Amino acid sequence: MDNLLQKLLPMQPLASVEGRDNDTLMYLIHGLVLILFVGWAIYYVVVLIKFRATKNSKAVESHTAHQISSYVEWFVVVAEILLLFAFSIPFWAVHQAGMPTGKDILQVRVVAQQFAWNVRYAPSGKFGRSSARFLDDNPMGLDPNDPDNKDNITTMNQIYLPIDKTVLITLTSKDVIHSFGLPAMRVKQDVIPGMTTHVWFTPNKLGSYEIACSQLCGVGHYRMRGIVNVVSQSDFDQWIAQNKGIHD
Ligand SMILES: [Cu+2]
Repeated sequence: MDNLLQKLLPMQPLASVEGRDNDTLMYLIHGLVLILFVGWAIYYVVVLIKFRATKNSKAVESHTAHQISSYVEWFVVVAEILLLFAFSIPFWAVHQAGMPTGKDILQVRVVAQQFAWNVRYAPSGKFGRSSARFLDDNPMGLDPNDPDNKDNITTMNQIYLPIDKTVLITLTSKDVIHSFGLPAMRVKQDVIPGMTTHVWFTPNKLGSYEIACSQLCGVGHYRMRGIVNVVSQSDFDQWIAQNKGIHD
């Protein structure tokens, strides 16, 4: 079934656990809209032929006796209520209502700027202080005097994630509003200066996926892209070990 839908309505290959429900909802919405589109198109052609001027030179102003139109309206209303209450709201409750917590999740911080994504890891689990005062020294403004920053890893436009582990990404911006768009994970979130926002997902497919800035943020917007590399846990551990404490 999934393969058939993917053929009929191709989407980016899905690479996260949570994205599946998103795709189900997309297919259902598109299914409803397709039925409406075909129905209206057929109705339009029927009306064009049935009420053509040559056969109907005088307008009939009395109301039609048919009830079909109200049945159709009710069908649409019921379908939309089902989409909202049976699918959208439950999916939201499962995936979006609460941020993931606990030791089992990986935390990554991302600071957007015109026109790049700065990425930060804390292998010890502790992110040291950062401040705008230190932005001249390093792109994420890490406080050099905070010992918790010593093992932090920073990268630009490259995020490494271990497969099958939920990641919580904390986002903020140095300058203007950007948007962290990760289509393969079905994730998109505005990145706002002076505020932190979050996305979370569980990558379940090895590979490299594009981060595309999804908010027009300046002349270089088109080239504000990064890569999420989903790797095995052992490759991830190795990458962390190799890069610990090295700052760009
Ligand atoms: Cu941007």
